[in-house]
Amino acid sequence: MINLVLFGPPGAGKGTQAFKLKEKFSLIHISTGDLLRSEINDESKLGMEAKTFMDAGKLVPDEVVIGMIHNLMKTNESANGFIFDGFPRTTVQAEELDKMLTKFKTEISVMLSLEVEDEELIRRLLLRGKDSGRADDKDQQVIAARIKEYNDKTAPLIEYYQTQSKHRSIKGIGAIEEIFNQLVFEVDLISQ
Ligand code: B4P
Repeated sequence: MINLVLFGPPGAGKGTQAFKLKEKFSLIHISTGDLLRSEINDESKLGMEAKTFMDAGKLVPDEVVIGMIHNLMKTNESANGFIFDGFPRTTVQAEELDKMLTKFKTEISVMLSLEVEDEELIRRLLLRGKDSGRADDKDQQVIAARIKEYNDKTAPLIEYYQTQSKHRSIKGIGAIEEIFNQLVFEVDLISQ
């Protein structure tokens, strides 16, 4: 099984690259952002709770996100592997993910971390906000709050995966295809 964590600040290109990696390696793509947006569209109780946090640029509480991942993994037990996009985002989430994978008798293969400077993140998200309809992409203050959440709560996961010798840093600026080739190179290395 190949289990990838696609990591990076908001707007680093996780969603963009996850879609391509999923096709290339026949993995199940799990994006917590997409799952939460789908709950919001359905106007579910979970979605309405998550929306308050997302609109403010805050992370959704761990238990909400972990519950969603647990349900999805249970329904995909025979998968070739998973690509986790935007998850884990806190140390609690990373520890829970490790526990869940142990139950499946597998583990994270590698954590691919896309590195992009703040100015470029802000530029990309505001650009996407013009036609995405995503409230969290339209407001510069909300974008700043998301970047702050990333620095405070998510960036420490780099050390978490470094300790397990699973962290790989990839430059996330440049042509989408070039960045994709770098990611594929790293995945090929671990699957040899
Ligand atoms: P996500 O949906 O994960 O959104 P994101 O991090 O903002 O975007 P992503 O990183 O996927 O965007 P991409 O780079 O692909 O999360 C949204 C919110 O949900 C969070 O703020 C949080 O509230 C909540 N949430 C999600 N997961 C959670 C969790 N685990 N725990 C708690 N809360 C959680 O794309 C950005 C733009 O850049 C696109 O327009 C793209 O076209 C462009 N782009 C990509 N690559 C490019 C390149 N190389 N050059 C130029 N542009 C590029």
